[in-house]
Amino acid sequence: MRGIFVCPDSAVARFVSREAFGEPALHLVESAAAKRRITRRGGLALAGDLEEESLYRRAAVTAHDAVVLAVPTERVARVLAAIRRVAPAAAVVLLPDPLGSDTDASELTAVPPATFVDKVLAPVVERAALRARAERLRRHFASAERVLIMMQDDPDPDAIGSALALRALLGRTKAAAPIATFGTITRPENRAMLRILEIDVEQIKPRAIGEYDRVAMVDCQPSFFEESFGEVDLVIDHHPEETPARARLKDIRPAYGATSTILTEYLRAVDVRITQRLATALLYGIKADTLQLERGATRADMEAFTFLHAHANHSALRRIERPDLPNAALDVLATGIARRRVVAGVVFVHLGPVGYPELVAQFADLFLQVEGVEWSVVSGVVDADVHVSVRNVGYVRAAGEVVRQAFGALGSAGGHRSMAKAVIPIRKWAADTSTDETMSRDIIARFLAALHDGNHDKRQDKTQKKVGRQEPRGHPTPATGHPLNKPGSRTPVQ
Ligand SMILES: [Mn+2]
Repeated sequence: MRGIFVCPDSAVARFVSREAFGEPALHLVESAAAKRRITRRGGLALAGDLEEESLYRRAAVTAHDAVVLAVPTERVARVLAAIRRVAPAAAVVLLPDPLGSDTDASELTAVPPATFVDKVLAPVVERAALRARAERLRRHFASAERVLIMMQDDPDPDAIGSALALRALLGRTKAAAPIATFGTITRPENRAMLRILEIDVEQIKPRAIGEYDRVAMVDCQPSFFEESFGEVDLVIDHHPEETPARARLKDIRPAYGATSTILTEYLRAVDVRITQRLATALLYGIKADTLQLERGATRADMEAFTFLHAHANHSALRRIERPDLPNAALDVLATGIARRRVVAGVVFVHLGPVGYPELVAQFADLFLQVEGVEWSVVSGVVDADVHVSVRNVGYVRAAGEVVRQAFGALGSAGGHRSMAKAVIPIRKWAADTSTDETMSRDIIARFLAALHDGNHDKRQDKTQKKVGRQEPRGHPTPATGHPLNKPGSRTPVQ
């Protein structure tokens, strides 16, 4: 589509590069001086009376052209009439004349005066501001020999992606800026992320913090930890700041769906090269924290997502999101399917002995897909412990709460809104409930008792769902680990 810019002088030409809409732009102006100015810079221009159709005939305006008008309001009708005599079907867009009054030519598409500021200037100004912040941040870390990048206790993809991005932003190597946690990474997808993207996460002891010149936190804040940090150097996060974060520099944006989005903006603002590996990690961070952009994702998250999507390794992402299932696990699954019990919207599956705890979590995800089911409760025995993984559809009672109530007295139990887990030593069960059958029955009884105990809450939650979102904006409860949901707890949630 050819762009034809109609303006008495060369004012509009300042904003139009040689090409517009994919073809060389043509300027129609009234003064010979304006025409000279444009052609001197390599542009195309014709001069003539804008109200005469001859000018548009010389320009050979057709229905395939897009005509952009920047003429004083009182002349719009006459200019438009001249164009219409030559090309009745051409698209005509009117640029605003802030000093004139509005025209009401209905066949014109008018550009709202604020558009230029909102769509053109605002992003440039934002980028400039972000660039200044990024430079300040880099300066703060420049002289440090060792920088520690801290994540929450059971780091999720958003934390891991953000940590990797911060290291790239600071231009540091793995040795000069290790990524660390006090806890361990428990979810199989998150472990697969580290393995497939070759990311090293160090598990450190709180006393090791003193060995670093600077401490940065991503996707978490000092108040999320039991350990006292004093003042850290940097906090970049999207969780609400409930206790003022003690940090020399901080960028906390509760409206954002993911910290990875904030880091993506920084990297782009200062033109740091985003490798395929980094793009994959950040994209997975945004996907995991926003449930594939369906929860709490803002326009900023979508924009970062779109950008990263083009640079990420999608086959690696698929391998991360769908962990391998060993052949032997299918026998366990077959047993589980045969033993399943569905009671009032809850599917119970006791797998018996399983090879490793992640299988229990993986099958808990799977059984939530059963028709009519709101809860999936899957249990399995690994060594001397029973692992119980619970999933729900999200608009019922918080899973963590029910699991704590059901199993808290027996072992470690807790979790988030839609996923929770308990790990109970077998010896906590009386001798007569330690067979698979009796253990299964006991789990069902305990879980249902805890669930029904909170029936009142359940109704409340459903009402909330009808009116819209279940959680206030900026309170994302990432399925993969929200520090606010487990204050002071080290319960691995799967
Ligand atoms: Mn996050």
